[in-house]
Amino acid sequence: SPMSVANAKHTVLNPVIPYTGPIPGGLHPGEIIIIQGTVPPDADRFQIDLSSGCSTKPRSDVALHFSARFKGSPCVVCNSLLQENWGKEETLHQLPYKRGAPFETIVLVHEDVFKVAVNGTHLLEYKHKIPLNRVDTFSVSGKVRVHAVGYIPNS
Ligand code: 9QG
Repeated sequence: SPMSVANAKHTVLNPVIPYTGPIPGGLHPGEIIIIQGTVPPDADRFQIDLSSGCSTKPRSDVALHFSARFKGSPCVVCNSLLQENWGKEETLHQLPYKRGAPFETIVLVHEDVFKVAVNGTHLLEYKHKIPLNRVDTFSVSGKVRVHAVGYIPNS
């Protein structure tokens, strides 16, 4: 991809995991979030979440929960959390991450969907369940190391 963290307007370096922080200016169509990291050798799962606020009690709505799972049959599960309830899981029975390996994940924001690419290859689309204008918080948790998170604005 021609977009790299070098293009980012805001960058978060080596955040302590679990990490939660604001998405600068909120999320708009055309914007991109880049996550560069490494999967530890013992990873069972990690997740990237785009949420509406950062409340833990009650738990904030999650617009995109992107869960990479290494145990059993490897997969990526996407879902949304609305009023503390998970919706219907959208599971891709494919996992482009490898334990012990570095990765780059890109979330592209479109009007109707998020598109996620890993290591330069499109992986999945996820239709919005929560209006984009409510999404303002980025989190990463689970067994993962993150080297950089970059936010690339749309203009
Ligand atoms: O397991 O699945 C996604 O549908 C749940 C997990 C939950 C999500 C959810 O327990 O775990 O992945 O944020 C969470 O609670 C994550 C870490 C049916």
